[in-house]
Amino acid sequence: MTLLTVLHYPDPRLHKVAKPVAKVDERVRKLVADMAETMYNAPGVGLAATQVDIHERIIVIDVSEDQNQLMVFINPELVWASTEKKSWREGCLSVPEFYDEVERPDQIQVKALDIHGKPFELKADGLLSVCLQHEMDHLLGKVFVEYLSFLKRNRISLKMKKRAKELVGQR
Ligand code: GNR
Ligand code: NI
Repeated sequence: MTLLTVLHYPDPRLHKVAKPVAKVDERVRKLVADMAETMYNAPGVGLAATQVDIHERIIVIDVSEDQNQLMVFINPELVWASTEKKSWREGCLSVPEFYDEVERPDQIQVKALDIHGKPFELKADGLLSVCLQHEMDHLLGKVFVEYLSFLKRNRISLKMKKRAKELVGQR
């Protein structure tokens, strides 16, 4: 397995729109395994292919306490979203050390393909619902900070650019 490099905001590649996977084959399963390893290593509760510069509709999620219940969503599609909204303090591996409240539909229903290419549907609430919506946004080129005010987003951009510069200086 291979650890993949996670892109950091404001990298323009985070705004590319992912294409559907044409065929769930060994190549895709290898990618899923590498994405899972990268997510667990971070550690994070989810990872979208966009974050590792692969622009295909693939998501891995594990919201279990012991991080031993991997969920894989290939070509995920939103089937339904509740009108009831909920606010959650979100973070992102592409925006390390920044957390802020985002309001999203409380419950959702999603359909996707599993690692064998078999379709399934799933209803989600709580952290799984938040995480799925956060990851599906990534596949559309959207990072959670885009829900924040212009002021907050600018502050985050500046801090991230400063941090990237410091990292280069350390090499
Ligand atoms: O690890 C993560 N935690 C998290 C917490 C609240 C809402 C969303 C997330 S997803 C994030 C991993 C990540 O960046 N996925 O894209
Ligand atoms: Ni994220």
